[in-house]
Amino acid sequence: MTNRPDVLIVGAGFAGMYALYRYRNLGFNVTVIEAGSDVGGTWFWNRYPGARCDVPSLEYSYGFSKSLEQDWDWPEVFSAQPDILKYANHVADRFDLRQHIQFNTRLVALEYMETDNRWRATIEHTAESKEQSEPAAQIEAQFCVMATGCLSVPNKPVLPGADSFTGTVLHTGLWPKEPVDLTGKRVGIIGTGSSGVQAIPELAKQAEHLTVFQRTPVYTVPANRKAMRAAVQQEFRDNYDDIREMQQKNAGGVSNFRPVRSLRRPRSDNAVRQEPITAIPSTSLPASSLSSVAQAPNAILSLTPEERLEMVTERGLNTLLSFRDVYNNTEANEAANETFRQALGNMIDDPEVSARLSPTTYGLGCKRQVLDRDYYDTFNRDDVTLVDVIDTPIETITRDGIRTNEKDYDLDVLIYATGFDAMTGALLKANIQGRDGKRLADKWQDGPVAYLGLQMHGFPNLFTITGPGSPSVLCNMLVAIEQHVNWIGDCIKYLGDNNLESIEATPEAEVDWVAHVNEVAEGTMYTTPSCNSWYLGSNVPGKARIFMPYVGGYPRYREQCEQVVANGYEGFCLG
Ligand code: NA7
Repeated sequence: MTNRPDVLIVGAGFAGMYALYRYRNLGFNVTVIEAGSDVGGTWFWNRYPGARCDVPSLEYSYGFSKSLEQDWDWPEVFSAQPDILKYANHVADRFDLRQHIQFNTRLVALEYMETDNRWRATIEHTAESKEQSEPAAQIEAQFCVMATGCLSVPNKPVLPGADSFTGTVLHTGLWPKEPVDLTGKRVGIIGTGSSGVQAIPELAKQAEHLTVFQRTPVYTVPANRKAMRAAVQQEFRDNYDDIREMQQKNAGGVSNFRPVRSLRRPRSDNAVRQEPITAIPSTSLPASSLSSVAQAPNAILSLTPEERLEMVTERGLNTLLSFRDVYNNTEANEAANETFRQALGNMIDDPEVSARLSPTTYGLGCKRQVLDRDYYDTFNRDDVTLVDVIDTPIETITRDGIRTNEKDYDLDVLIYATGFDAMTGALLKANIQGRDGKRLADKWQDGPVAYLGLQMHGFPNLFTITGPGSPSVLCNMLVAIEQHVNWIGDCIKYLGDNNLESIEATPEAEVDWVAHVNEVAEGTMYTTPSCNSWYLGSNVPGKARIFMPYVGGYPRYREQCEQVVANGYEGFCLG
């Protein structure tokens, strides 16, 4: 049986859901396929304890529906995974989206059929879908929109002996739907990126003993932990028109709107104090859930080492992120790194543990800023052990746990918090074959080549939402998603209105765009030689090292997309 919609959307996370809503409203017949059993994408799969968003919820929410904006209550300023998933479910119900979504349906291959100008998707149904009645085995659509997410393919290192472990194995990015009871369990976790840092304090509370296997120490700062106050939420609601406009003008797609009317305690001199709810140092976007960004001088180098440490001791580690020179001057960066390490020395009881937790091989600003709740305090607990796998490498996984070159660690549960094959993983996994049988995997062998992160030469009518070369993960994802979905929707409509059937990036336009993406990333902390991050693909063995997101800022990018349209879809071939 073959289903033939106008538009096939792959993925029912926030991108796929909005794309479905929008394209259906434009009059297209739309089908969405989703491997999971429900909507939510990232927030469906990442259910590990402590999972939380690092952008404030009043901004990390859809802007397309004014009534939705006015109705939805967020319990916290920075929501936890269950609340974000509830929101996704609410949106699916409210706009009656599920009727067009085939859940438990995985894309196995996607092939362009030139004679029909259609994309043929071969799909497979996961175990949970068996009860569905005769789902289509193939879908053929004129347009295909990959809404597959930037962080959706878990990266799981191949460790010797991994299959021999007899305990429970989990990955933070594929956490089970059913609750996992860790009471009385000896738990091991590999990885100390955002996921590990969020999970570790929660796992320590639940487990009998937690052993953390760390390869690279992280720079993490305290997250904002505020509950949502009704008055603040109302003030946002009253100002949403302005807020959405401000998002469009901000490099990271956040408005940084400061409530004024709902301030709890105005100062006695009646001066207006702005509450730092969404404070984001523009240089460390999108690390927006800082507990506070205290006023600090612009340059860390204007302070003595003693003054720096005193400031951080008084105001917290996140103060270091507010110095502008930290992100564009290597001497200032190292001054901040050194202050960070010194501060850790004062926070961690055991000097050896403190030394192991101190990053030395790279600087602040290289990776996405990590935010935590009680991460460092957790290492002062007697029931938490930190193992440095650079000093004492993992030799093998055994039946009973992990063996390093120093000792055996017996475990009941082994958790991989080892991240994702970011930005390109899901697109390459889809076995995409374009014109003349050209495989996307071959085209992208040396790194992704795409025009505006939206489209690729050789792959007509195939679009990527928040694809490599667009601001994507350096922007508030909801803002980036809405802009891409709207652009693609307008484009498809334009083709129909003008009796055109296809659109395809020219080879020159995509090569020029990739050069521009690299050019703007050059000289930033993201691309210093000492920096290894998933932005660069360097977390996945064998992956080409290339900076994938667009760092030139969301407004500049958006204007470029608008200009391309104003110039008659410049850089694209229409036919
Ligand atoms: P990250 O940030 O890629 O972190 C993965 C962690 O796993 C990191 O500490 C890695 O160490 C570690 N890792 C990966 N492979 C290994 C092996 N083979 N041995 C030991 N340790 C390993 O992923 P997250 O899921 O935490 O966060 C991804 C994004 O999701 C985050 O930035 C937010 O945007 C949400 P390494 O640093 O590579 O030495």
